[in-house]
Amino acid sequence: MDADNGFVSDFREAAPYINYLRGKTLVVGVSGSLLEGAALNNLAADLNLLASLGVRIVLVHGSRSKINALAEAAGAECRYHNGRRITDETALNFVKQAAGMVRCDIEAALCSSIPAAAPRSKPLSTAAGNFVSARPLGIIDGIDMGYTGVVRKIDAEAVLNRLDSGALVIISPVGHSLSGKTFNLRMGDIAEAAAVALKAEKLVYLIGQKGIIDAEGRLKSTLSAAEAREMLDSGNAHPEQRRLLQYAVNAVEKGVERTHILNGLADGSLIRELFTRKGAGTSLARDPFVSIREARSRDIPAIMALVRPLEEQGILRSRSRDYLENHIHSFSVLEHDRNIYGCAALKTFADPEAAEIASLAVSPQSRDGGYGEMLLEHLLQKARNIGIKTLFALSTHTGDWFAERGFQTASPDDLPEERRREYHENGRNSLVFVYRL
Ligand code: 1C4
Repeated sequence: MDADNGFVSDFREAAPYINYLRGKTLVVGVSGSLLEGAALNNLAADLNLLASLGVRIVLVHGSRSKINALAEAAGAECRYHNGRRITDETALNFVKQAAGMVRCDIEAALCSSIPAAAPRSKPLSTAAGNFVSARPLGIIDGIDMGYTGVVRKIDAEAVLNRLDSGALVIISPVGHSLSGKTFNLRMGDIAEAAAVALKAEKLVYLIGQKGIIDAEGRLKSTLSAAEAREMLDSGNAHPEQRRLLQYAVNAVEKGVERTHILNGLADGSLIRELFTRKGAGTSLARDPFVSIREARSRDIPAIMALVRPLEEQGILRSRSRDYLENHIHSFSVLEHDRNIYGCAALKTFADPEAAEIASLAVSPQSRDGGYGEMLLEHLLQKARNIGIKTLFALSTHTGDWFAERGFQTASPDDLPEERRREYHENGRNSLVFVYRL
């Protein structure tokens, strides 16, 4: 594939995601340590790009590293309990200063990284304000946590108003109480609460690691809420990521469509995660990512796009659109991100104990990822459920694939009578395989 074709196929792959995200709300939580230098400028460029595509963005920033730098410069000691800063009056001053400084840096970076041919001549407008109310964390294990707080409420209406006016909303990790005090909050906590309150489509955490890694350091590129809970319960989550994983699961269980956890230091990771099927880090959804379901009439164009090229190559038998319409109930489709990447049919015969696997196809760019195996498993289960004892597969090119999955070679004479007749008429001379259930 030459470079140009690579661009064309990448652009085509991105198009459904661009359409899907237009007008949707994205909450992006960014660790404070990523908000300087090249990482900040790259992020600002990507946020400008997303905004120009119609994505509504709420940016929640951290400021821990800036608070530490300010404390260090002043020779003040940082005190922690259970991983949380103990915020006394002195620390609170650093918290307020750091929040303002980081917000200023973000606003400046957003001004300087407007896409060259942006339709607007002025920078994307930003909005900040008292969107987060807080309450004190209190006294933990006998230790007064001072002005360290927890999120009480997000003023969703105020944030939505700013988004409706076209602004990118910036939320700093502080909140105010009804008694007029300011509290030091966690970025992750606010981002989760904001995504839930705003009914955001997506919550993205940009961190310093490549995504969610398990105890052995392996990246988990997709996780369902159940799998993430299992990681937390079994102690298989990386100790430093437990809290983050907890935020991510909470958000999807409370209605956010998906949480993504990405490396904010890798240039373009946000764009890759949002606009490619492969993604760039960890994507977490309430339900499993890939599902296989019964096909419906409206899936016919997608099924035809999968099978037509294979029919032209003689790998699959040709079936007309009328045939598909009349037999759609026998087809199953494999879906990921609302797109169809595979299909297969279970063809039944007059003999109630025999069936055939037909029209099995996985889209070329998705092969070798186990989708074919999943479709096969699905059909085996479907066959078992309706009392099939003998399952056939006929193939001109894929015999080994079935043989490696427990199918035995068989003779055309073993086929049910109507299929045997058809076999001899169509002259394809396909190999016959059988699986006894
Ligand atoms: N032979 C042997 N191994 C193969 C293979 C092949 N043709 N194609 C892939 N593999 C291996 C891969 O190398 C990989 O091996 P590895 O790396 O794990 O060691 C493994 O299989 C991948 O397995 P997977 O579960 O990830 O499988 P997918 O790639 O997701 O899907 C398909 C496997 C075969 C479905 C996919 O490659 C594909 O769509 N191929 C083109 C279409 C095709 O060959 N479909 C099978 C049709 S047989 C026809 C009909 O129209 O009804 C014809 C009937 C007739 O009369 O002739 C069928 C059933 O539909 N019949």
